[in-house]
Amino acid sequence: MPDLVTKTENSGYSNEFGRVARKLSSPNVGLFRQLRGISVVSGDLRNLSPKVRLYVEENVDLCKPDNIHICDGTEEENDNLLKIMQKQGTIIPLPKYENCWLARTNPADTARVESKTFICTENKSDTIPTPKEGVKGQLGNWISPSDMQDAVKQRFTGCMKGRTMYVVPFSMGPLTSPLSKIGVEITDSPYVVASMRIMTRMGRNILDKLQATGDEFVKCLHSVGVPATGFVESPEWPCDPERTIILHKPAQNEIVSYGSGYGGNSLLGKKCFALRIGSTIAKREGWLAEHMLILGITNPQGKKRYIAAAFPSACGKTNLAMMTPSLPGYKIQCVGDDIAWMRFDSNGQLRAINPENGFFGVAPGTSRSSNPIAMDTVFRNTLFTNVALTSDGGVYWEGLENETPKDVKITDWRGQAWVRGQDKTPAAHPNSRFCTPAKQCPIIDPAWEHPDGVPISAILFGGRRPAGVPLVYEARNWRHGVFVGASMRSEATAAAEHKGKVIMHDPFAMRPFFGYNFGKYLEHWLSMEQPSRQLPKIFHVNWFRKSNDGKFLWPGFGENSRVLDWILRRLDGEDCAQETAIGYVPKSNSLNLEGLKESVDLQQLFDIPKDFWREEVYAIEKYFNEQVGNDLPKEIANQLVDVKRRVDNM
Ligand code: OXD
Ligand code: MN
Repeated sequence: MPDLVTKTENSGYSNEFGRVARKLSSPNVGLFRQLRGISVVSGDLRNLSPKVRLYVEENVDLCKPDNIHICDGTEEENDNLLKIMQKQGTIIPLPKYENCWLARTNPADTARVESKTFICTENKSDTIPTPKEGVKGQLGNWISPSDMQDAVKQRFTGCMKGRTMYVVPFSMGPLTSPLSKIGVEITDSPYVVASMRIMTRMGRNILDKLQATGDEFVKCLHSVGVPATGFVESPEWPCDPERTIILHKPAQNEIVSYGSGYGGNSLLGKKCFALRIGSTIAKREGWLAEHMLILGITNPQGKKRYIAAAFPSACGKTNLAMMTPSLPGYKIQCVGDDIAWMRFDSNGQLRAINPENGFFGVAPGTSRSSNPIAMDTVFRNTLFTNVALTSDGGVYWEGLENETPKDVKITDWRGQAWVRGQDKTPAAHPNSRFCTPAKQCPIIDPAWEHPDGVPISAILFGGRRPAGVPLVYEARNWRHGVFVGASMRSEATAAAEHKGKVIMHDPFAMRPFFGYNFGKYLEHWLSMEQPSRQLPKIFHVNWFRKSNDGKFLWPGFGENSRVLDWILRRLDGEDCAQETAIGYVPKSNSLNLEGLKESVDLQQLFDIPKDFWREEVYAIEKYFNEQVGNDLPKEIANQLVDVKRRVDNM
């Protein structure tokens, strides 16, 4: 038998505790069903590359699990995990559908926790720009290496006692794509394993690849945690909200997450890897890791283009990515609904992959009328979280009123009886989700797993802006487009812990996801402009403008195809735009409104009120001054001066 505890020289790729672990490691503990005397209940240590093996060893020493389960990604494994979770009360079967399940979280663990999310670098300024004195920085949280070490030690020491440690090997992006990256998540949550199996390419072949190549991987350590008191309030959803912390160490491609089982906090391939660590890798390697959907759109003449679009969390990325166009002759196909990894190829063409393998979409608001494609996707092989349950074994959420028989009884996301029209609280948590395989989407793009990615012709930025911001405008050029991305603002949603409908700055829809200093991020975007490259055109869209009496001015959803039609015509060079202070808007009558059922007040929809824009530009300037300070690239400061002048001259 080979020496399975292979001592590697480990070139600074271990976590803080690796050093201790290596000292303890004995070269002869080689039983492949045991690791440090702990049973390996599934999988084979011989399939681990030395680097993976070392990573597991270090964390066994730290977390002290009872068992180790090396995941192979098979159906059989998944079935067993589902059984375990059902027995623990973590999930409930939904017999109305095929292989669908409902998880209810601890009510204290329902969203991403931005305030407890940190990036660890030697120098604070590598992580966040220095805010103006007396101002609290909003562009991420920094932690020093020694504080990170303490935080990990305090929380993780022995945290998996009595639990199974799962080793989850996964690829972000198709395994054959040069744009993809590999990670290994160590977790004590079977819910995380089952969700990672949907959201990523997970399983044995990833370990085989690491074994064959000896490659590095992104290290992802996760535990649901045990509260400091040792008392687990709800064993069906263990968590430690008081001490939750999400840590990233870009220099070592390392993520450590403690205390929460929820989505972006625990499925570490998503926000932590694909965006925060991803953006730092992208900076180093010269590409872009962005919070963007990717869609393919074919016009009535049969010409197909791909568009990437950045909207903040819970602002309709999934709806746009799966849109059913109302304009005749158009076809939309979906490549991804949340994250895009984009790189210019040797011909100067920007190409994108969706690093994910599933959709972790917001359920409320999804219905036959808003997103029929999502409805055709999610009722098979899906793990729902915090939606309501119906007495016929199905699910319910706000938005499904017309699709749910009146006689079914509803149990809300907390497990309480809930009566339509009577209970004031929502039946489903506003941030409740479906976690569903992307390949089930009936309009998944044929090229969605193409190793080269898809060519991107346009980039859209957008947000929820009830006032002042027109339905669509086009940036003047790449640099202005970068400024538009940097200036994005949007109403807060339930995706994170923010309360109320305040308008928040959310540059590039990345505010919660930057892996490094935002000023440097802007420089990186500006550096994409090179003579040999065909730069995509950049647009800003706003489906959410309201009239003075609080009604949406634009019907949205499938009608947004009219906006995409105008955008495509701009890409084709059509003279259908007119200049304004903030960019190019459609010339009058150039937006195709043929067949639109409701009347639309174009005047209000495209109005660019001078007072509003003066305030908007002032707010952007204040934000840049207070939050980005000296890290703001000169070019962006120049763009601000230009737009200010144009607004003053309106
Ligand atoms: C998400 C988010 O879950 O952005 O996609 O919060
Ligand atoms: Mn998102």
